[in-house]
Amino acid sequence: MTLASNKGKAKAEDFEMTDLNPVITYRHVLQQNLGVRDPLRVVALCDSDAFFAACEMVRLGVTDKPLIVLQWEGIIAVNYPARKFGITRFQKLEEAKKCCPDLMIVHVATYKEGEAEPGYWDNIDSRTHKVSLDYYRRESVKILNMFKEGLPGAEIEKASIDEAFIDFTKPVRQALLQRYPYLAQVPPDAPSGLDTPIPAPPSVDWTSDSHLIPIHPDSETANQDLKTDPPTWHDIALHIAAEMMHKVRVDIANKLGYTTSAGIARNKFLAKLSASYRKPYSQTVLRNLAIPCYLRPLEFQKIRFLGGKLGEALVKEYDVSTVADLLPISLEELQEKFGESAVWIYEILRGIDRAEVKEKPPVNKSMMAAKALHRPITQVSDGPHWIRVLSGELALRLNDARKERPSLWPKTLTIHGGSRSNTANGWSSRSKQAPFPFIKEVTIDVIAAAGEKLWRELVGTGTGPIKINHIALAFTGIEAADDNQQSIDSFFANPSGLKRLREEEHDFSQTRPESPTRPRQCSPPSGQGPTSFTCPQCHKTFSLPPKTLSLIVDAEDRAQALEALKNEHDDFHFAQSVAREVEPEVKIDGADRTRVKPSSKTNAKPSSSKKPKKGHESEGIEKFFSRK
Ligand code: DCP
Ligand code: CA
Repeated sequence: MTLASNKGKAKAEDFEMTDLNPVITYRHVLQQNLGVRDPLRVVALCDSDAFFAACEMVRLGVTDKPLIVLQWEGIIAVNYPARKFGITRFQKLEEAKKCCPDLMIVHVATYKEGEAEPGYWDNIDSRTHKVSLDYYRRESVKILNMFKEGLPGAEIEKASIDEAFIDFTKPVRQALLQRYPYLAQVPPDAPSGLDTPIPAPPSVDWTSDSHLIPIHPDSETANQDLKTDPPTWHDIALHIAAEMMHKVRVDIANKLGYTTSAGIARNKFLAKLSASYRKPYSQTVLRNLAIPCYLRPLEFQKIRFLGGKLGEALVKEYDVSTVADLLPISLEELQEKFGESAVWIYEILRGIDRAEVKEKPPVNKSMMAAKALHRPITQVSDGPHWIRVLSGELALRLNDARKERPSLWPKTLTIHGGSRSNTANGWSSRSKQAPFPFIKEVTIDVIAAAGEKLWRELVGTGTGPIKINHIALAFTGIEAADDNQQSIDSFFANPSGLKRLREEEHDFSQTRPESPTRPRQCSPPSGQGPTSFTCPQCHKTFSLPPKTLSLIVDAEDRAQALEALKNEHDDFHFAQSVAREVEPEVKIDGADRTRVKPSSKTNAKPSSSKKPKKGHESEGIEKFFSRK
């Protein structure tokens, strides 16, 4: 890629997209680790069609009936047969029923007290029940596993509950060298050795499996473009990826019953943007040469991170609405107005996105079950009801995760209680946490017993009035014991392990049990011990300030001070989770998706946007991404 290399500032006249047909040399083909700079890079975004509705259709054995999924009063998913009646996610239920009298209406499963599993109950009530997305999460894992099995060598990143990015670069390169073995050898007469351009690409037969986005605004069919703009080597790479993508999508439809739609292009941003070009059950290829025609008319505020405050600032500054309107603005000017990181804006408008496709770490370090209470808890005795409901969700999620990795163990259980207040973010919150025992059967009872103990610590046992508008129970520091090659079962077969377990079950507030695979450490001598901790959620390390340390005389004081620091930090995460819930967001496996506007946002990310440091005003582009 030649444009706007991170080092220098491009000139204003570079605003045309000039990196669409790079010269491919033997070095490019033979070098394995070019990463995001690989000129033959191919990325896809595969998204399930009407996902929650499709899950309910599979569960109910329905094939083509119009169906919607509700969460309380709101429509959250509409299948494609229902969309034909004009039903959308943004309608009221009554309007939707009028559009289609035969509409099947399914409410998402809910947790209810006394039931171990979420279910589809009559007379659900948001004051007593809690929504469960667990079934959809499980179905999502099945789809993801089919990508992993069907696409060996591809890098796969789960992007949300129903979307995954797939980096096809490696398997495509392998297939390319197999199909065109002459690319694997630099000819002896190659004038520049490895840096010699490879021969002209062969013609390519685009089957009907993929839609092609046109190169010219007036092209009647994109296939016609192939006559005027014959395929490049990158097109061949896209074509191979499209074949692989199609095969796995058909397998998913046949085996699991889910149709998906995919976008295939040179990077994540463009793959995401192309995935919804034709829906449902189709895939779209964006050739490099088609990028300008596709991007120019796009309303730039629909690009993720270019909506919101930053988009408004751009409109105010330049009175612009489309990508084409912004292209003449030089990088210098953007950087002057929006800071150094504005190179990201400059590049994304030209279809350049350096974000990597990265498989997420297999273990979710934390699991949180939370409930915003329409009717606040006002008495201490009302807490246990919600603690049991939240324990049910945590038990199910942990045990689901343990099906994949039986040795998963949450080190800590935390309870958070939040109340609306006059503070800056509108909330005040408190939390209590304790080590969670290392046990094999993590049942609702075990979690609820630990949770209730924490509840009593949180609110006291008095009869005075309390007011809790939001309650959450979280497992943090989840680890897999088998990371050290010892299975949970061998630990349980070990009598000393059992003994320790009994001791820990006795008192949840004892010091954190050691991982079963690590020898127990001796207690630190008085006057020494940890003065910092690393948050298992955000992985940042926090230290006790020197002033506090100078006042500490023994280990117990230090432990208490550290605990206070941890609680304060937990509260920060809690406030964030509350903020997310207040803005209508879907919490999905620790990844949040904001779904506020009907327009589908693309998934690019300002790669160089750094989080502002605590206590510092955010600068340049960053201030447009910080929460209020
Ligand atoms: N979802 C939700 N609340 C929202 C939006 C979505 O709970 N406000 C859930 C239901 C969707 C799922 O997330 O089925 C995936 O969201 P998508 O935006 O991908 O929408 P669909 O998969 O339903 O439809 P499409 O075929 O347009 O992708
Ligand atoms: Ca979807």
